[in-house]
Amino acid sequence: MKINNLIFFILFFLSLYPHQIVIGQSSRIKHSINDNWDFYLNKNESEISSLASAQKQKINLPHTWNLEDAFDKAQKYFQGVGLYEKKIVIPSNNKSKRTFIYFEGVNQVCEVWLNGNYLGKHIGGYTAFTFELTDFIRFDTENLLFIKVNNKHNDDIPPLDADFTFYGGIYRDVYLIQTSDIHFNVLDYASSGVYITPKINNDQGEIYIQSNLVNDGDKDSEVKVVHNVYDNENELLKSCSENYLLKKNTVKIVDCSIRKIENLKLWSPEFPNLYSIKSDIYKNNILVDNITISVGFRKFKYDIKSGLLLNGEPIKLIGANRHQDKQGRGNALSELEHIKDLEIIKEHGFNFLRLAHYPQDPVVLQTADKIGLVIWEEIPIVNTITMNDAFTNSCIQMLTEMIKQHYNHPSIFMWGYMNEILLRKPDPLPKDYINNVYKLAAQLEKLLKELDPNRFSVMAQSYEEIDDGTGIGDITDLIGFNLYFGWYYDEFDHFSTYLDTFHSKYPNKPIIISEYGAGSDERVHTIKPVRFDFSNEYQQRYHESQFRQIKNNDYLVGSAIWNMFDFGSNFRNDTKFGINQKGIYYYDRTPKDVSYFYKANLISEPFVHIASRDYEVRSINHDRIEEIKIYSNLDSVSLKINDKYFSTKGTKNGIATWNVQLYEGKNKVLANGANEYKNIIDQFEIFGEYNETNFNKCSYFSVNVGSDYNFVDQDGVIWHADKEYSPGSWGFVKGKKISTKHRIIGTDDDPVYQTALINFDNYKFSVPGGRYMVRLLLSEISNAELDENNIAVNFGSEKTYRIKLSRDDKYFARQFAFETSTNSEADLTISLESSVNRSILNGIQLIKLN
Ligand code: GCB
Repeated sequence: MKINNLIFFILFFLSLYPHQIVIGQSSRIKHSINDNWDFYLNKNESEISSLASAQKQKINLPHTWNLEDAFDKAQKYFQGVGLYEKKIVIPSNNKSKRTFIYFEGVNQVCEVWLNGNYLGKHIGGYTAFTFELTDFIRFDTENLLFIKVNNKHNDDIPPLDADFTFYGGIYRDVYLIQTSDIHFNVLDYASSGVYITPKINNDQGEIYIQSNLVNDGDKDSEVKVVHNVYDNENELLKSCSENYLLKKNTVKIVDCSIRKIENLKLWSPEFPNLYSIKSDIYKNNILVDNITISVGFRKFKYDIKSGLLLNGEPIKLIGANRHQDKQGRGNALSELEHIKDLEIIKEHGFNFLRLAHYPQDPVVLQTADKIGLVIWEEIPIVNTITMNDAFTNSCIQMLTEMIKQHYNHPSIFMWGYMNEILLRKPDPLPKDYINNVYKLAAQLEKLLKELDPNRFSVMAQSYEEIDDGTGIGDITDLIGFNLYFGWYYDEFDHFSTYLDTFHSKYPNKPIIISEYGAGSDERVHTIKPVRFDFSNEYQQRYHESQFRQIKNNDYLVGSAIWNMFDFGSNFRNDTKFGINQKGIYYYDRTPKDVSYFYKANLISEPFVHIASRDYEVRSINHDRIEEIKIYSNLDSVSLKINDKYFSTKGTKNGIATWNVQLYEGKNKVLANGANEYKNIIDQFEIFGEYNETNFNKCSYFSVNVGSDYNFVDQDGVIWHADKEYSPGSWGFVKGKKISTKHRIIGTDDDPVYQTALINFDNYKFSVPGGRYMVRLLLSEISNAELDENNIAVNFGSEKTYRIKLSRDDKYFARQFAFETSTNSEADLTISLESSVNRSILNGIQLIKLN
């Protein structure tokens, strides 16, 4: 066929069939089929064929159906069946090809049909899988792909229970792969079919390659397999090639090795040097299949004296954990979003990433190889197990898939298989439960080492499990410690003493801090940070203290912050519903201040950052001193506020602080630091609002009753931390502060309602005489079991209104606004009289009406 005719032919076919795949002579084709699917959420379990097309939604992949309901306080997110349909057209010039469908990840059970023919079922939401379509394709016409996905809790599939949302859907990319009859196996646990083990021997590279060859044809064939090694400049360095007889309809596993690769450029986080292996299969000298895989040469081991050695040099792994989801996307991120996340991690000077608690998108591993991050990857056996064969088999399958699919990535140093497995034991504890967990761990350990003897095995244990006498922590090469000193328990400083005690008892056991972290909320700020207040200031202190102890420790293999990014966790009730807020970045990937603390300690590019950046409108007091903190990697920094200069200070662990008095109104904060080449400036404007009423300047004043933290709502209104009444000012008279972290229905301002004052005498404001609107915020947030609470609201001696709180009002946000007037001699006094002796108040707002 002449070229013009060929082009015409192709264009003609393309115009007939918009989704069709055109294959040239190239041996393997892989392309995504993400666009234009029909989706239906099958809440009534009906068959999709009986659905009116109006009930289907057009969607593109990646997709999850829990984007909204996972964050909707009023309901649990839907865990059930979602149905997907897509029409594909495959032209008849592909008749000689084998066609496969490759899913990068579907949560969590996926069944696939083509033209009504059942292709199979895959369980597990975090690994890839492939089915072959070939036998059921109708060429040159529409083929119907029908996919049923189910994310319902299933006792046989991990994770059973975990602190993250199990979003349902086809949430990673889907590809068609087309090969010749003879090809590298794509059905070997959805791996590449080629397993490459690079080694270093006396400074020279050696590469061991195992290929999984398939002859799907009906004739025996002579083939030649060639592996070519290229450096990163695409220079061919070495090859190996071998001829084989492939019997029809068989799979053959063959080995090949390449030695003496000179002038090796080793892989490390600092210098992530990669080589490419191009693997080809030839039949009768015609290329019939080819794939390219990146590899890296590195050797690592643990040495009791020097800790972790990478390529002979000691290295401490410092980094973070990552969950794969993001605001506005759920778990369905684009490739670019995954890549950007990894780049953010790397920008902090981190060299380590734990993919908690499951295998992540292929592009995550590719990026880690490329930019240089050491990876801990694990399967999602979290919190509990089911003691049956089906569960064990799921675990075995997941571990096998993870290792086979990601075997070639140089970034992976350790495989994990359990997280805090004995923290939340079933109650009552079944007989033999602990033995069964032990047996499962031992079985997975053995399998892991058979599949990959060259990497570490690891598991993460909580404080409560470590050294608990079960022996489970002894099974893996490394032990991960999830430690939350000063957050869930105990004090910041006990972190080191705890580690030292363990280390002196078990000096041979390599320890890695697999988690440490504290939560924060951009709306919550305080000068009196306390545990669990979710203030940015507490999170900063937490990390400053824990990281100092990590840095000063010389036997730890490394550490990973929990977590790099806030992530979805539907059962959570902190200050933002459905989100685990321990990220050093918010869920939308905005940095939290504390992320600059890590940069100040780990990167060399000079910078200066004024902290508590989220806190633009600040509650200030005439005698109250505000701390201004600067994170910087420069030796010293100076500070200026409006026209006032403060003395230059040296930084310690990347921190310099000043105690200053802020001005009412604008405060132009300017921080300045320099090295010998550069002068660096950071500036930020703080608006100081006195925590006293001043109705000449501002007609409203809001109090976060019962709270020690200030809350800034989405309109920029500051709800001042509470205080006791003093004449001429405002505050409560007697009473008890209570707080909760339960979700509050009917508001987004949970932190205002999550604290309250109970059984107080009264609340007073020394304000000028006049008319006021008084808004009271109420929510029953304690464990008190009250059927009904009738509360009379009194302004001075004036009895105004009765509020009825019933059982249904528990954790529900209620607001009541009253108009009242006062004269200049008397304080505006509010008291609540309760029918059951329980007055409660969560917030007050005064608005001056005249
Ligand atoms: C842990 C768990 C992790 C949780 C974290 C937390 O120890 O391993 O899954 O998300 O604590 O935030 O409580």
